[in-house]
Order: sequence, then structure tokens, then C-alpha cells
Amino acid sequence: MKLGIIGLPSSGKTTIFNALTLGNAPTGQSMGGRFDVVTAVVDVRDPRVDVLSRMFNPKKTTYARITYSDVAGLQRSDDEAGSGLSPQLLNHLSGLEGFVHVVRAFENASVPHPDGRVDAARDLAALDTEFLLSDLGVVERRIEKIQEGLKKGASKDKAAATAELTLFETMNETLTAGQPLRVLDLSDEQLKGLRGYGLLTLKPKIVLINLGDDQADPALAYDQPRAILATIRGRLEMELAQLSAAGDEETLAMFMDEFGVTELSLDRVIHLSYDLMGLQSFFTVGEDEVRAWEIARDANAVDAAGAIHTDLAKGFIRAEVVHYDDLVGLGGMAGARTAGKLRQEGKTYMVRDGDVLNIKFNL
Ligand SMILES: Nc1nc2c(ncn2[C@@H]2O[C@H](COP(=O)(O)OP(=O)(O)O)[C@@H](O)[C@H]2O)c(=O)[nH]1
Ligand SMILES: [Mg+2]
Repeated sequence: MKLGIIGLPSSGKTTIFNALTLGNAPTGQSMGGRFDVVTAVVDVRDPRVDVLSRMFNPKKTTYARITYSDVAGLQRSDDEAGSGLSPQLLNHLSGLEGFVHVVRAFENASVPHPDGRVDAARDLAALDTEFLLSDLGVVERRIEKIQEGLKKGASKDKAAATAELTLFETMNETLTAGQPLRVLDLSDEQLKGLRGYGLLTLKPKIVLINLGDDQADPALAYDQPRAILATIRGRLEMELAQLSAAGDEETLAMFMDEFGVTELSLDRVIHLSYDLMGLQSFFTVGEDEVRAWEIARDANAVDAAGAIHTDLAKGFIRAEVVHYDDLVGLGGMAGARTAGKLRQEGKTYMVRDGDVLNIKFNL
């Protein structure tokens, strides 16, 4: 899963990126709107993986992973005529699966807001508008293309071209009304067809309101499908992440207690990312490797097999399934088998979060 951390300059993107990746990317650098991307892969720390690893003692233990990129260079454009995203920036954004949109709410006298005054609602809307305009450009160009094709009689499949035109006209109306494409109820088929367009307002997004250390939640509303609004105390979280990375558990616990932090932002934002993308985890176990895999919540056993390797999906015979809770509760595979908790499941079995799978296949 690849998520991009986006936001206006000095909103705290790099600070939050550091908190998420336990990293040390330099913050507070004015990029002057220059397009710049730093990427880090984060292990999804799942205590269940650690328990399984102790149980099977494998050569290798592998967590699920999320890639976060810190995307600098997004700015509000004053150009009423269209979006101000550079082609390279747009290209990078289009390739991401979702966004973490950082919005500045913190006051910091030594870091003046580029617009002179902190206003989270305004900044949130500013980038949304930027993305909307970008999508509108894409949609309008596509509509012209389809219409041209229909006029010239160049479209091989007229019915398909007409259906596509209808879809793009609906999208055009949505965007023109100031709504992101996320609000549309599109079929899987339609979404698949749209994948190549990299439409920005179709991508799921977490809006992270970046608060000062003891600032109250400004309580903004953001009611959209496939969007989550949350708050974070970015700088505080970065400092806590640094304590955690340094292994200073005692000081970390003290600060977390003092500031009422129950879960580090790393874990919290990872959980939000999973929710946002509609993901769950399943596990594979063995002497060689204990591993966590991410998969859609509506995935079946064949999808799970395919997540491991396309060959496993192609030659799928059945899946041996035991739930993590049963496996651990019954002290291991032997116990789970005796208790009848190790089941044989077919292709259409719907995978549950925490399932331990062994795919039987034949090529
Ligand atoms: N007071 C306060 N300052 C912050 C917070 N987050 C970031 N900053 C400061 O704001 C400046 C810009 O942050 P940075 O993460 O570099 O912003 P970016 O331009 O969006 O990557 C840095 O000096 C940070 O220390 C916060 O939550 N509270
Ligand atoms: Mg930065």
C-alpha cells in the first residue's frame, strides 16, 4: 500500500512523516514549492506476528508494509483557470493509492503561516480545490475525445463509448458542483476502467489536522465516503517517535502519560490507513517464514492465494484455515487440529482478519 503525505508548505508533513517512519528527514526546510519526494517503508507492527514467530521459530519474520511518501511542493495556485500541479508532481500523486492530507492548525510564532494566518478549514479546502481542478481538466479532455470519436464514427464499440461518455459527464457534473469523485457510487467495473486516469479526488484520504501540543480540536467536519478525519499533535508525536526509536521506554511512557497519548501516531495512523483502504491481515506460518499479508476485507481464499503468488491463485485447490485466536488459544497446530479448528476451505471462503492460511495448490 502506497500513501502520500500531502499538504501545503509548513503544515507539518515532514514532521508527521518522521513520526510515522521513526525517521529524521530534515523539517522546516522551505522547499520554495519545489517538487521533492522522500519515501519510507514502514513495518505494520502487529503483536500477533510476534506471537506466531515465537511459536514457529522461523528463519524469517515479515510484517505487512506500508509505503509513505513525503510529498513537498504542493501549493495553492492563484490561477483561476486551472490547477497548478506540475506534470511530475501530478504523475507522482496519480500513482499513489491514497493520501494523508496534513492540515495546519498549530500556531508557531517562529514558523509563520505562508498566508499570514492559521486557518485549517481554508487550507483544507485550498488543496481540495486544487485536486478538483486537476481532475476536472482530465475529465473534460476525455469527454472531448469521446465526443470526437463518436462524431467521426471512429469508436469501434459505440455502446461502450456512449456509456463511457455518460460516466464522464456525471463526473464532470460532480466536480463542477465542487464535489470530489469519491462521493460517486461507482461499480467495480467502472473503477477499474478509471484506474488509468489517476484521478486524485477518487482516491481515499485521511485528513490529519495537525494540532499544537495543548491545542483543542477545531472540530472540522469532513463527511465523505472513503475519507477519514483525525487529529494529530505532529511535533509531539515526532518527539515521542524519536524516544521510541532510541529505545528510551521509560521516558517515553512518562511523556505519553503526561500528554495523554495512548497509542503512538505510527500505530494509530497505520490503523487508520488500514481502515481507509478497507484492508485486513492474514498470516502464513512455517519454519522458513512467518508473514503477515494485507488484503481487502471482502477478499476470498483465491484472492489471498493471489496476494502471495499468482501461481497459488492459478493452481488453487483448497485452503487450510485456522484463526489466530484458536491457534494461539489451543497452543499450536496440533492442538488446533485435535479441537477441529483447522478447517479445509474452498475458493469462495471469505478471509477473516487474523486467519492463518496454508494454500494447497497444484500447477
Ligand atoms: N508548534 C508546532 N510546530 C510544528 C508542528 N508540526 C510542525 N511544526 C513546525 O513547523 C515547521 C514546518 O514543519 P514541516 O514538518 O517541515 O512542514 P512541511 O513543510 O509540511 O514538511 C517546523 O519548524 C516544525 O517544527 C506542531 O504540531 N506544532
Ligand atoms: Mg517538508
